[in-house]
Amino acid sequence: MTSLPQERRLVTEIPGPRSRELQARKTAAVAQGVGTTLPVYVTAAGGGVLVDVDGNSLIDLGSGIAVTTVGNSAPRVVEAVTEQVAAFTHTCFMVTPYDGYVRVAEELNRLTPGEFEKRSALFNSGAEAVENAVKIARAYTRKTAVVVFDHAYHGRTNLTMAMTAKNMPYKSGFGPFASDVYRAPLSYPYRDGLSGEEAAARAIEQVESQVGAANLAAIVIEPIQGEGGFIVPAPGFLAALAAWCRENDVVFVADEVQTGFARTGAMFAVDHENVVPDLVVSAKGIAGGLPLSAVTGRAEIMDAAHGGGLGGTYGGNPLACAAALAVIETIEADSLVDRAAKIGGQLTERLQALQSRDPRIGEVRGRGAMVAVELVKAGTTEPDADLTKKVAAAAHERGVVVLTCGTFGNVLRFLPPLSISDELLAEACDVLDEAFGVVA
Ligand code: PLZ
Repeated sequence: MTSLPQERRLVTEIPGPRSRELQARKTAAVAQGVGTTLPVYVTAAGGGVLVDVDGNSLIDLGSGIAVTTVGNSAPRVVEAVTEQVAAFTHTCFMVTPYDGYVRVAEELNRLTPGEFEKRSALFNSGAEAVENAVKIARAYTRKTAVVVFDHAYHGRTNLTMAMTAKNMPYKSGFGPFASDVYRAPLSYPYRDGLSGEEAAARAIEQVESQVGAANLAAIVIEPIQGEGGFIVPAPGFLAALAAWCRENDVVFVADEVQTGFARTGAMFAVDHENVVPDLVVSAKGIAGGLPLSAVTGRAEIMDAAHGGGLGGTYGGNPLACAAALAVIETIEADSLVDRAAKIGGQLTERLQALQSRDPRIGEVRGRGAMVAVELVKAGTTEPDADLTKKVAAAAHERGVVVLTCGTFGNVLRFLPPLSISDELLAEACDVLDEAFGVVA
């Protein structure tokens, strides 16, 4: 366990004077396009807290956007990376390889759904892995079109900007975008009232009439949408899409960048519905904060890309691989899949109690330790982004790090590290209660 006291402790206003000083330097030195949710500058983190330069200790309900699932500086990760950094830091796997990369591939092949022969390839970021999943699907099918969904988020590189739905801040002014990317309607139960089967039929009909299976290489979907608003599709939606893909020689790609690696109370979110994708994209929680991402899937699809066609200087860097192996060991040894489900139960119960008293909470949703509330004008389903901003700010002021998301900017999301204690989580929920109370 971390040696940091597991407490919320505020010794200055948030952000404090040292953080404000650093933020002024940031403004002068860092491109303004790189935003900051909460400008407290961190010096240490672990368990369920972040400690800042002013000595404040904040409760972390964000995990650096679903990355530090096993906790910040988790002991096994620290040990493994320390050992690796002293041995060697880089050779480039494409030049002179090392076993850490192979072991991570073996572990991914074991952990991802599907009882068939698999292969993996490692990259640096979520976006890079998504791009590679598309490359691989195109090489395998010899087709080019890609279908993504309303509210989707897949990254900020050129191809993934085209795949991402939301204009501001992700796309505006950054085009032209990659071609042959098409958007289909999602299942969004709170807003469309459709069953999973109905929503899938609607999406498939649109894909067939506007794209055509004969041109379609891949459908790429987040099993639970992350940035788009923690939208959990109606049961059966994913399975119907996967079945249609199988019948039509289309590669079904699950973007599990945000949902994967124990986050949702399953190793991968598709496991909840027994959906087996052809390719799974992993990142974020895979390596405890070291940059690593992966594409894993059916051997015949993964091996379709010619030798030398996939790679990159840093992909599967030895430090990141050492971290990933330690993350996997931690998830299994500490039963973190179960822990995510328990955290989800505790959070959901508190948020539902709050919802029963506050008509501005339209819906409480999510799975495991990936939970959100969608905020609306009381008595309607009209999104309330302003309220969302204010509640988040009130939580921040009180020392709880929460994130917002959603196409309409009206979703408060909670992604605690699975190393958070029940007590700290309960205290964070008390603060959220208070935050809703003070924002009239
Ligand atoms: N796919 C499902 O959630 C990253 C983005 C934060 P990278 N989400 C956080 C921001 O504003 O940039 C994400 C995701 C899903 C792909 C990605 C992209 O992963 O590692 O940020 O490239």
